[in-house]
Amino acid sequence: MNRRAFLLIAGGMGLLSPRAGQLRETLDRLAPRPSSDRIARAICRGAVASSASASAQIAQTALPAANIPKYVDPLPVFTDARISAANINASVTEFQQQILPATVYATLPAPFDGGTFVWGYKLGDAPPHFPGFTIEAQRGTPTIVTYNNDLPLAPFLQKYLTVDQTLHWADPLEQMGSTVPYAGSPPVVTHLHGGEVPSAFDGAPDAWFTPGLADKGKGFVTNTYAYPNRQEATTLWFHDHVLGMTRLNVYAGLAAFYLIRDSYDTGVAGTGLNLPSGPYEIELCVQDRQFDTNGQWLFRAGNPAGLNGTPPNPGIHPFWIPEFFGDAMVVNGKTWPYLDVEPRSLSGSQWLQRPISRAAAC
Ligand SMILES: [Cu+2]
Repeated sequence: MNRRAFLLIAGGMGLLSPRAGQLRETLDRLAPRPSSDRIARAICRGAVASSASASAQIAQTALPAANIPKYVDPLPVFTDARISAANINASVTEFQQQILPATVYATLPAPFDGGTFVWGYKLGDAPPHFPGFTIEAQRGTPTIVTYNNDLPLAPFLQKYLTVDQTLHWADPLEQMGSTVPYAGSPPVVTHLHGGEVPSAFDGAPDAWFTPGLADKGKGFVTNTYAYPNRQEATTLWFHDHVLGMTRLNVYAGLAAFYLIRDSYDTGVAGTGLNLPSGPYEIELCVQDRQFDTNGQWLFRAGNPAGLNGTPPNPGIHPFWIPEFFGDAMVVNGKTWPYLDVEPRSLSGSQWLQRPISRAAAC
């Protein structure tokens, strides 16, 4: 779905209308404010509800999403913080982010009390964030992005999101076919989804590279991509694209919006088509996820139970499942955030639904 189509549908459905604000207020009133006690009890109940270990390498207990307090945190927005420089340094890093309400982390031991470990893009001077801050480009003016793999050589998340080496995958250590989880340095490569770009800058699955460019895939040409921005105004997004582990790297958090403006869709009030702009134009990146009782990503990697079942061929692909359904909705890096809107009949929105298995609307 492109942006204009969404605006039309949003207008027709009354989405983002004053009713949305009232609905949020009503929900807010109905949902008691969480206390750390209440959350601690909820987490405890979660531990009883499911004792499955999702990771093959780390003991994990599912945190039922019903136990996560809703509408506690405001929606993170990128308005007035988009990055529009001609040259952008994009660092892929591992860090902790408070995706769940802060009171959840406050009950946890170190290092989990610092937040959920994620991988994300640190763009220019903006802080690292999942999803990354939005890049805003102008049609006809190239944007040069240099991607650096600044992940640790042994990332924390590697044991949570197990790489299945029995798949056709990047395979920096030439272990393909092994049923042993990958323990080498992490490969990344970034693809601008829907972007009309030369193949050298397309972030092909075999154009991956490890930290410090120590290892490179056969398709690697450069880690500096010149996006020409010749297409008409649109909403794009960029994400990790490594062969055989895109699902894991995107689940880890490697995704962000990329807007192209033109003389019609300018992003500036009172110009072009005068589309909603400023605080009335908000990116929404919707993703379904699952958490463990330590507030960390939970993704099936070999054991049955929970929302997602046993790998269909556990003796052949021990850590791979064909689809995934999370029970918690994460928008712009927060679970069930709220958004206060003004009493306007229409507010612009970029819309990215990026689940792994749920029906996508874009
Ligand atoms: Cu894509």
